[in-house]
Amino acid sequence: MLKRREDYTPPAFLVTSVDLNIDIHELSSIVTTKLAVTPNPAAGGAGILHLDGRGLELQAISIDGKPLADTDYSHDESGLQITGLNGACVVETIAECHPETNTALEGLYLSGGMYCTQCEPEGFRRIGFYPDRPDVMSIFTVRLEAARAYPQLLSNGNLIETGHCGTDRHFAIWHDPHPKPSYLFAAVVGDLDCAVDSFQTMSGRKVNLHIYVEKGNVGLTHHAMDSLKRSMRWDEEVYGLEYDLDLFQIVAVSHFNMGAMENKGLNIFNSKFVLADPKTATDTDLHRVESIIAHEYFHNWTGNRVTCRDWFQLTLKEGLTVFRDQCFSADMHDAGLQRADDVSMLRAAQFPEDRSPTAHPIRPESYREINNFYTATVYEKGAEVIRMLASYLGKDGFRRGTDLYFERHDGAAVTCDDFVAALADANGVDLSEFAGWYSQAGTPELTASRVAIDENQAFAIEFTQTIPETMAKTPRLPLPIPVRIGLVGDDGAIVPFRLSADAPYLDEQVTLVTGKTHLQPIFPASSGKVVPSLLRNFSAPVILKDDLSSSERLHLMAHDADMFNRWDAAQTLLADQILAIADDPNHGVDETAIAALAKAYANSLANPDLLDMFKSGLLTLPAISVLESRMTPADPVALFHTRRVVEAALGRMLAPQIKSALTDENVAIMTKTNGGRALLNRLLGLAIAAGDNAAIERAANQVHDQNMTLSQGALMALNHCDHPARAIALQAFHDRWQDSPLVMEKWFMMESMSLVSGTVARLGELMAHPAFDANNPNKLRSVLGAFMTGNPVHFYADDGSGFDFIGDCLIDIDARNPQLAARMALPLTRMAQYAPERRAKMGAVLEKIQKQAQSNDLREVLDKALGDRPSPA
Ligand code: B3K
Ligand code: ZN
Repeated sequence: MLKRREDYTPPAFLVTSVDLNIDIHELSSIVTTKLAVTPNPAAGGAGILHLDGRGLELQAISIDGKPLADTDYSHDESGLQITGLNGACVVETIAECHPETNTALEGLYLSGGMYCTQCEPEGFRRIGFYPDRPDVMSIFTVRLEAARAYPQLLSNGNLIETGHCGTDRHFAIWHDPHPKPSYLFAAVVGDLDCAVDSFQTMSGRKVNLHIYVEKGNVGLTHHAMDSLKRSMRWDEEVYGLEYDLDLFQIVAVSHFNMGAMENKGLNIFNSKFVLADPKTATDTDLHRVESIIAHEYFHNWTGNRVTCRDWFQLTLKEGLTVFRDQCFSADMHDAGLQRADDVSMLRAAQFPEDRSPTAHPIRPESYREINNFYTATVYEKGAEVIRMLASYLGKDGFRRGTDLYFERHDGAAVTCDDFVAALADANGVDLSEFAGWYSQAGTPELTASRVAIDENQAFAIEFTQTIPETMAKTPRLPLPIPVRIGLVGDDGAIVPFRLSADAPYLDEQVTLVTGKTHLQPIFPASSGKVVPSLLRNFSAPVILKDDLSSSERLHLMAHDADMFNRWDAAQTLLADQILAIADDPNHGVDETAIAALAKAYANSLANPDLLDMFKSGLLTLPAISVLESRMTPADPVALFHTRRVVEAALGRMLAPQIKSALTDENVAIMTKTNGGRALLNRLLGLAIAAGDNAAIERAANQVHDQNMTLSQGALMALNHCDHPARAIALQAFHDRWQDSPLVMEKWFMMESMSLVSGTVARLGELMAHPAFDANNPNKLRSVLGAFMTGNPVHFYADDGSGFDFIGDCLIDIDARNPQLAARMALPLTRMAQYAPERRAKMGAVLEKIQKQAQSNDLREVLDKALGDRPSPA
């Protein structure tokens, strides 16, 4: 059934408090929900009480202690409808559910011997009967009972009582004083080890911090614990937000559909994002752990204390919380680089989504399965929209806005409009122009061309915006696009400028493009040639098409004061070279252009003011999905090869620099810092692409390093290279880590991404490997997900074998885990950009899957991809 945003109606009843009892047994669990309900005045008096429930066996139902007659309620696959309630009363239901056979990993399920829950967005209804919608917020008291073989009985809030039931069972009662929607409920029952620490809040309260992990893994929690404490401090310092319970718990589980979940006071994490140290995780992994811990922690205020009125408002909490975690990471590390990483991700994942059949605005207008909307658009583009609002208001103005937001809406379920209204009211400004960013899908294209306006060096930039048509068919009105501008002089120095003849001169300014076209005059403070640096720090989520020449871009790459734009200039120059060859196979490498680029790189490498980490980022080539957007029809196989060709050419031309950087002595220094390790790995990659045997040998040795960044970095550098050293290195890595499930995910990923070995036949072997587990999303993602996104040559193979293989896997996965199947199907649905033969093969596979898809999740995605074609009954 299609749900529409415009159809929102408030709930007929509110739940003032709930007593939940979960009694866990080996063959089923019994869940009692006792709800104190009261008619919702906002809904205009009593109506029908709807209790959601899915796949539950109802055993009893009563009102105020009296069993209900069959005629007083109806029960269908969506739940219970109870009529005839006139005022406040207590509704009690008893239901049976089956965590032991739950492979969908939604609701209550068994993972690696422990019971855990995932309720967001609509998983609670698989546990017990309840109005499972975010605008019903209630005070939860939870009693958990299980065999004593499971010592930990955890839930949200504070532990208020524990005790025994006979000789072999026990219970625990938890009370959460903060009203919350059911999606934030969590319970964990298991036999776990616990890392313990504490944090003193800004008002001097002590918060106990517990991280629960599988037995023997406490040693791998230090980084997560430190990250948590840094996040707690940051939220106090930057937003004035303090943690509000005496206990904060994190539990790591091995079977998890996504990264982590912000349940109140009891975050549940994919173990991959908790268990990490430099031996088993790369520097990038450690960074990711830190940012996910921060993200979930920050939800305590942006999501939990103030939550979403309905699921169309998802970006209210997700866009804002991603923005917050990005700012946290920028503060903890290098801001320019963080921005480059975040924008790379946006361009590689969200821009393609906007061009795809599943395009939607950050606040969708309709859905069939809300799980399909936890997307790069809602999250990452949502964060970009918050970033534009934040930079428009300035640091203090944004803080005034968030302060008012929490003051007005603490303990409530609200909308995106409420958020924007708080920002506007706190600053006495009108933000209504920004509303279009919430309701329109598609990545705006902004062209910028310079026009001369007088002889005194003044010029104007003519901006034109185009909002593309998308499959979401949302309006296409011009959007407010803040463009941050700077000028770089001929000598590389900053040239101040003003935007009108009587305005002050400033080093950097923002112009807000609001209409379809916008002419912005620029008056530089000094005469001489200047290069405009536009959209600095990626001030808006748009595709910028400017009129800079290659030599102007090289100039920005060398001198721009905005580090993001230095990096971005290099990205464009690289993409230009890759596309020139991909578009025309006779073109060959433009030796002059690559030599100029190599010279710029040589200068950057020699620049002591640049961080090694930045140099490594500068030398990273744009992703295939980014390159695809500039090629019609896109050919991912050709792009993969030409990307390699350009990488090889660059490696050859930088050979002298790489050689002198990679002496034993230098390498020993580089291995000591994360920036050094990143640069070392990148230089190895370039040298190996260029066929440098000394680099192959160095990488083959480095695979055995005790530091995972070095070990995996060396493997990645070797991974597409058809040389015996590659297979030997991968085998050695396998043998060393075969008993470590998380590290084996890296091995699976490298095997399936390799140009050399990642064939469909090999995927079959990987899936038969003892470390593979077809019910574990991480394992499926590391074999099949990595293949689809990281191995274009085999996935997009002309004979369609890659599509056929994935299609069969998706049908199989859908029967067990619909949410995962729908997400993993997305690359197959992005076929419109490819040539007809390839598109036809992808379409045929989608039709085959459509015939067998069982879930609403997968069907929604397929129906969108296959457009108007009739869907089989
Ligand atoms: N809020 C969860 C995501 C839940 C996804 C459900 N399919 C994690 C997060 O964004 O923090
Ligand atoms: Zn989130």
